[in-house]
Amino acid sequence: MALQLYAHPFSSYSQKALVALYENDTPFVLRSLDGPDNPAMQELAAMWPIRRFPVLVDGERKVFEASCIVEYLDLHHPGPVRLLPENPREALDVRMMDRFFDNYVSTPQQKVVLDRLRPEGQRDDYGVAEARRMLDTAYAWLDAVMADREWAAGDRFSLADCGAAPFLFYADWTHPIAETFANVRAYRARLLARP
Ligand SMILES: N[C@@H](CCC(=O)N[C@@H](CS)C(=O)NCC(=O)O)C(=O)O
Repeated sequence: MALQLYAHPFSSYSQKALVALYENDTPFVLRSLDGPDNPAMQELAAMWPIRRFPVLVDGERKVFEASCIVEYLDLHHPGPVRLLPENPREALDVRMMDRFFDNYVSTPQQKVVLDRLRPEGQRDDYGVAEARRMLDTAYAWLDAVMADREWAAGDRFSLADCGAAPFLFYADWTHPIAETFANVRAYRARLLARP
């Protein structure tokens, strides 16, 4: 039975899993969550009451959380591009960068966007200002890290880049990456140029 990915086309975490699938030309069926009253959304909620996406279905197996989906693909459906190094010490460096992009780029980026979707009067200006400060701090740290790296964890494309691509793609729209962060801007450009 083909792999199925429950995902939304605009969702950055869905795109993180999609990058991993596309990197290895892994065959899968996209269960798009786009559109109102979509039955795929009811199926997702039945599988995963948390209702966050993406979710990967492989036969009886359901895999939640984009990082775990990428790791699952690397273990059970590997292709020529290995997204986690086999050396556990190198794999830890990849996971560390993956956590950085989830927690300190994507989380504050989503905070700013989701705040705009709240009703007037229920917005959280203080939290949004904090999120913007976090993005500035994250950009500055990443700029120093990327000074001598092609990809997030070194010279090989990995799990960490799967998330970095959609997160930096959106983050620059939400909270522009200053020109002074030339290494982050160049890294974002490399990610967007990768087929
Ligand atoms: N920790 C989850 C986060 C997934 C997530 O936040 N997905 C967003 C879309 S990018 C979502 O499901 N949003 C729907 C909602 O918040 O109701 C992961 O790594 O997969």
